[in-house]
Amino acid sequence: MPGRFKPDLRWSDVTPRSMFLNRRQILAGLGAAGLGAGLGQPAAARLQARPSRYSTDEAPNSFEDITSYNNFYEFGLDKSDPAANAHRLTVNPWSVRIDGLVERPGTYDLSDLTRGVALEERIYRFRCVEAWAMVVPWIGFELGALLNRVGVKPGARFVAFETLVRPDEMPGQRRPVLDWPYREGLRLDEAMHPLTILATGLYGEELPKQNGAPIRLVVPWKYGFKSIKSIVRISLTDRMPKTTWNMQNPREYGFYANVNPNVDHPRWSQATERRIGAGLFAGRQKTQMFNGYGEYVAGLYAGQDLRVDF
Ligand SMILES: Nc1nc2c(c(=O)[nH]1)N[C@H]1C(S)=C(S)[C@@H](COP(=O)(O)O)O[C@H]1N2
Ligand SMILES: [Mo]
Repeated sequence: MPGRFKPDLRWSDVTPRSMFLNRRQILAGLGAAGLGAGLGQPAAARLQARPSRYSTDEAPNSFEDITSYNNFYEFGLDKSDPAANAHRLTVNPWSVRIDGLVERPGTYDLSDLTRGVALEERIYRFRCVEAWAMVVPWIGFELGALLNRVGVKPGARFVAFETLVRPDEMPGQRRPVLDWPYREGLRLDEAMHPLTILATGLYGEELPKQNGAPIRLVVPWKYGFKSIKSIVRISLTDRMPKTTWNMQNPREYGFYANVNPNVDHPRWSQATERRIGAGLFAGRQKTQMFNGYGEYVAGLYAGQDLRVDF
């Protein structure tokens, strides 16, 4: 990996969560030009120097919601299991193997992968196939930038991802609940799309372990199961890769898994969703096509029948 760039941001630079709203207000008044200059808080300003036009202005869920209601079967099946068990996971050192149809394959230390990469905040809607939803202020960078750095070879058409297998630290892996490792995949154009990020943090902090530390995928227009956590392998391939939930139940979970109010899950409707944290009497909200990101991604699926390619 090219090593001549200086990192924009180190974990030690990241501003405490308590300052999050504060910083956003400061920067909202700053404009794009004078970022960070003379603020007396250069590190904080650097993080906020990169807000994104892709961020929603909907209010993010609380840190508490985002870190206590999780799906991460490596740590158990209940929503509270990841928060209870993921503290056992060691995330340092961490390396990611990048292989297959790439110019510069290798096993890269995470710090090499993020060196010189500008981290951005992306406030995205997040929609689980189980019909609950949140808004999450991720910190991360575009997957496409990483793929460009390692060099995608001409024949590549898909990207496959794998999660760590470490049953000593991941109690859920001691049982064959899923066919470990958890696997996911994207078509190359989906992987290169600027909305697709690798997240290394949220709420301006290092990514909590229950959310997929130290690095996880976020694909905001697809059901949450595509957003694979704690990634240790990224492979460029010429074939559609096997993916965990599709292997588990191909009738219920397709490869594409685009959020779609018109294609129901065989066992429940996808027309509406429940916003976590909205309160008991808030009622359900309408599911948006492509989770509201259609203006950016609908073109990727021109000519495809999304009932067939679900
Ligand atoms: N390795 C791994 N990645 C995973 C999962 C999992 O069980 N294991 N669950 C998926 C599902 S179903 C969802 S909804 C999201 C949940 O992400 P969150 O807990 O950060 O909200 O993670 C996805 N990534
Ligand atoms: Mo999910």
